[in-house]
Amino acid sequence: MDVITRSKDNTKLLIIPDFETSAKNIINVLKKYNKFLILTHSNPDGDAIGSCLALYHYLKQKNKIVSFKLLTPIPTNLHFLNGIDKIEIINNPTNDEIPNDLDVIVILDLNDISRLKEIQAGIEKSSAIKIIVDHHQEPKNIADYYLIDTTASSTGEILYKLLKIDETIVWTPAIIDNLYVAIMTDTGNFRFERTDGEVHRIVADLIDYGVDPVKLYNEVYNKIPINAARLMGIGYSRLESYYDNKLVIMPIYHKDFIDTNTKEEDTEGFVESLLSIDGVLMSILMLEIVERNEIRVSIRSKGEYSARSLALHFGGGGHINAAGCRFHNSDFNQVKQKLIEKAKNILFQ
Ligand SMILES: [Mn+2]
Repeated sequence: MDVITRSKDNTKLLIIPDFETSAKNIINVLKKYNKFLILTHSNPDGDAIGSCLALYHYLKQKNKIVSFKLLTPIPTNLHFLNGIDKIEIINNPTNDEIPNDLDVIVILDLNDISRLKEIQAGIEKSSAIKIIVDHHQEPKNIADYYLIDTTASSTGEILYKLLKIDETIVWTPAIIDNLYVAIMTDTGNFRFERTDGEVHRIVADLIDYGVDPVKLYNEVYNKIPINAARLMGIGYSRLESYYDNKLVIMPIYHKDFIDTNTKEEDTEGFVESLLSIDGVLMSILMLEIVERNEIRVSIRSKGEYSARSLALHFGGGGHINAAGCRFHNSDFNQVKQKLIEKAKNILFQ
């Protein structure tokens, strides 16, 4: 059955064929064409990078020409992933980053290319076939093919189901390790909601194909650089709590990065760690990024308390329990006050 969903700007109804039909159509496109570009969201997480690299290795296995471009750096704990050296990080992105001889652009873990604003026009103008594989809500009407399951734990889970349709696929370590890391990270190591039997069955398959879960867990979670741990310590020493500890905010300033010789990607995992504090329903990490004149805000929450609503209110986005937004040319404390005020509506709705 076709899935009918309203596009994000509410102007168009998107009619997306059912999952199985979409998946078959997309595999045919992947097999048929030759020159591919893979894209994902900025500040990529394990699901974004793992899914893109798994797809990269699959396409290389099919002897395709593939590039994978990112607009922002890769978190340090993902640098071990197979294929990380193939990613092109674009420092000053322009619309020229989209080559004009592409056959297909595949966008993973992202359904709204306005989040890639520097290259949005380039993507829209490109005559390449556009495919979106994602598990976020409200896809924008920009692609030719969609593979979307908003109930899926991760893009990695969806991509596994897609690639499985190709009976000739060889499940190489490069593909399975990346898929496993995508699913492991987006489920918070199999703890978050949506970690259902299906997720465990997929992961069981991946382990049968040769994934070493202990090794991958150690690589992703037990490799915090000592300087990042010191930065986290500074953040914890400054932790602010509101509304009976239902909300906690960790502010990190430019000076803290200098003092500890760290970068923004060293804050990976900070905001999630705050949810393990007793009574916390929502956690916020605020980063002062002077290079971009930006305050970057990451939000996590539990249960029905929506991190996404808070982020959306300030022009950001994400999932119900994991979201983010950015402020430019803004005062740190004023932004914090706005977040505290708005969070109140969500925590006491
Ligand atoms: Mn994801």
